[in-house]
Amino acid sequence: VSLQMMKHAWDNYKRYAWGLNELKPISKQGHSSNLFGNIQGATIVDALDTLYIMEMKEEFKEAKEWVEKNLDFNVNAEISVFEVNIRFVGGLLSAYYLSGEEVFRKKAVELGEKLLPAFNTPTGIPWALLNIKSGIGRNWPWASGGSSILAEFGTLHLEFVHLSHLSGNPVFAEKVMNIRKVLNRLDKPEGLYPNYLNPSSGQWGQHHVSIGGLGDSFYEYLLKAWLMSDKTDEEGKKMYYDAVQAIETHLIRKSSGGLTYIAEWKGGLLEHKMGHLTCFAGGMFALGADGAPNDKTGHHIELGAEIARTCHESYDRTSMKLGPEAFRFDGGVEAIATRQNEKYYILRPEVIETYMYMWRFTHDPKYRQWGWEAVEALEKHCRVDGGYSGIRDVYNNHESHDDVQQSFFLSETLKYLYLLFSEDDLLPFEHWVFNTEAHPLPVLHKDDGNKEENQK
Ligand code: DMJ
Repeated sequence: VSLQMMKHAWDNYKRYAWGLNELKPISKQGHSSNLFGNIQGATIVDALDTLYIMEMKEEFKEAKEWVEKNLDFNVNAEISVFEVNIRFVGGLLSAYYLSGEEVFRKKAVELGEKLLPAFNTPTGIPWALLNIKSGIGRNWPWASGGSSILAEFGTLHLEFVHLSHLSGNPVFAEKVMNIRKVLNRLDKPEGLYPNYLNPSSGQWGQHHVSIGGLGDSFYEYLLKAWLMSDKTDEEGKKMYYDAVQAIETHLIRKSSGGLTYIAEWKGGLLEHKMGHLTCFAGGMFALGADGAPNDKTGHHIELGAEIARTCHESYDRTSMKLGPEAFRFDGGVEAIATRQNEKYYILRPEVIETYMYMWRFTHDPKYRQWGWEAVEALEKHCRVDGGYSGIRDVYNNHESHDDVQQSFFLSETLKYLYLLFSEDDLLPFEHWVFNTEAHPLPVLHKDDGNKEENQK
């Protein structure tokens, strides 16, 4: 089924928005996101590996030809360093590792080089926004006192380690190792990492902590950096398990109805709200269970299972059976969105991502059932003639479509669905880690170097 869904999403993108960033499936035209400046083709680059994995060979070939001929980084564009890294660098790297086609390696390294000026700050903590022509960077005007964002500068590590590996140029890995150094020098409130860090002073901005938006993938990348290093990156490992300990103590709570959730922390006060984005953490806890200190493996799996259940409830308690952007545990409600501007669903993957990890680690059939419920809801409410669209209010009985087919729907949501219903030996976790946009990157095995040496 996910293959049919991918075909529908891809064919319509191709018909109405080919070469542009995303598709507007209702108005049947292109959608340009300012996150990528005028770098074009986000959907193509994000979808490459999904096409490859689903063995959509013709489509993969057209996508590759578009990349060869049209993907151009010599443009005057102000881009989001984070978004371009996770979607474009990540997408190109995984397309290279899966297919072995040199063009993807070349483009990934070329783009990586374009991103390097973002690190030209007094601390080396990169800017959020960068003009890739002039090399001038700045931060989001809304971010606490000129701060950079934890989930943005903390979500470069996997891709940059691979860029050094593939280019032979150590500069990429040096830049991301320095980020860790800066973080490890700082005092952390209650052992937690605030979402904001000023790249000039090297001091935290507002003490807001989140495992959802603004924080999320920073934690994910600590764990995955350790896994991707074949478990040699002890620093990443320690930072991850220490952070999880602090998160459990200060952010994880149980509702009176027995649902475990992860709250947000604002200068010591809890906001009892969990974002759809936060739902990825179920999968993260399960993925990290094996390495957990003090015999806590079972506990981390259990935590993953509880988060999966809570996020499933957030879907089940809507009329469309699709989850809202954020749901609350206060004012007498549990796992329900109470504010109008938190009731939308934009084809996000996190809940299905967690089902996929839980399935792989437990083989409990409920995760496939839950994934299937999501497929039915997507088909019923999000599928339109011109592709797939987000929904403005999942509690309403009538669809109001937002008219955007997000590129992460093809890279993540459909890929995780496909994996949920595939055998475990498709992209096995011993050999692959997924970047935060679901682009698989190979584990760099300890003996890889030697192997090459031996072959020579
Ligand atoms: C994706 O770009 C990535 O998963 C990112 O980590 C968070 N936001 C979207 C999907 O919701």
